[in-house]
Amino acid sequence: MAYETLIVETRGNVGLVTLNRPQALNALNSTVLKELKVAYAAFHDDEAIGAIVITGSERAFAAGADIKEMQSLQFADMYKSDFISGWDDIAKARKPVIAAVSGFALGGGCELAMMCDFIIAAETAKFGQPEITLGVIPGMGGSQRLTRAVGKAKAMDLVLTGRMMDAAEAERSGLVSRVVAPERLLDEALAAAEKIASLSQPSVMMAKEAVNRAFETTLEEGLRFERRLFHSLFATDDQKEGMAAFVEKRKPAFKHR
Ligand code: CO8
Repeated sequence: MAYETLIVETRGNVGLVTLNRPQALNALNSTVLKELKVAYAAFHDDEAIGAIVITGSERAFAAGADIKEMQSLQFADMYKSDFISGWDDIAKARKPVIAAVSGFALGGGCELAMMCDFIIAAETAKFGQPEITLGVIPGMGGSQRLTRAVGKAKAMDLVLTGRMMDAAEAERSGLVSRVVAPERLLDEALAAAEKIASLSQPSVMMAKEAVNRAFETTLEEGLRFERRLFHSLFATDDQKEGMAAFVEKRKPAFKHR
């Protein structure tokens, strides 16, 4: 498929999606959503792909939802179309997704990054939920995922004032997992994704599911869920291969089954 707002490539066993609306600092509109769904579905269906990296430009990961697209919409338009709900599919990607963020990640841009499994940021990255300055509030998960990631104090500060935080503050707060020099960003994210892609896909997907369950349930239920997944991995060839390779002091050859 020819994409209008994305560049979609494969790098080894990694799917790479680059947001590509430079004229609007990669603002997210309905076309971006439609195309992201297609790109993610294609990577999901491709057995060879073990992880996905999503990135933007040096200047902006994404500066939010497209304000010009939303400006004239009325409540009834929003409600009837259940505006934003389609982004839930993006958050539900089953293969791991890493956000490589340089420059602005604001509003929906910050929310899209938070839908990923972890965020690697360039030193130039700036995160924020400035919706309040537009007379609205975050709508794509900002009030929920940001609060879970950084806690109430920092989330309230960002959501109520609309201020931006830099990469160092984002790392201190637990929003991002690593901060790297801008010129290292893509290589670092691709190397992390390639490492993940080299592992057994069932175990990687279950690890993602297990960590995500921590946000949805009690500790007791979460521990039970984890244990059941752990047990089930002993039905895979890859568990036998991984453990045999360790004992035989060789690299495992995972078959993803
Ligand atoms: N939407 C549409 N166009 C945008 C956006 C945006 N979010 N952000 C930037 N642009 C456009 C500008 O209008 C400008 O276009 P033009 O050259 O035609 O005037 C171009 O990108 C470059 O931007 P600036 O000239 O403003 O660049 P600066 O370097 O001066 O400023 C900023 C950069 C600080 C990032 C500034 O552009 C800015 O504040 N942008 C808006 C940030 C914002 O408020 N984001 C939140 C939007 S609301 C939201 O995300 C709600 C999420 C829930 C719904 C999700 C559904 C998808």
